[in-house]
Amino acid sequence: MTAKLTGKALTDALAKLKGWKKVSGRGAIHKSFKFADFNEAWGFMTRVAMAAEKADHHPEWSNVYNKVEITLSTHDAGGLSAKDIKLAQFIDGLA
Ligand code: H2B
Repeated sequence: MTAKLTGKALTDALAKLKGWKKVSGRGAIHKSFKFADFNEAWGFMTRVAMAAEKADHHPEWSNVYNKVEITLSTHDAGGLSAKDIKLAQFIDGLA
């Protein structure tokens, strides 16, 4: 079981991220991404998907043309864990 981040550990972990906002009412973070066109957005999603599958940690997301909305949460933990922070950092490295 993945440990849920709480208290100072959560605050410190979130401070490492840029542009990710806490989702109100649940242990999750969200960020919007915008690309030049669908091709770029889908390429980005493909790279995220491959990393997510490898890590067995998957995003909640949606895509409309050049926009990608991503929410991260660790369902098994019922909130945010180090896995979400790691995936968020990977995603930011791509975008
Ligand atoms: N992704 C996310 N975001 N949270 C999880 O708790 C999770 C997951 N659990 N991907 C994994 C799959 C689990 O269901 C499988 C069985 O390992």
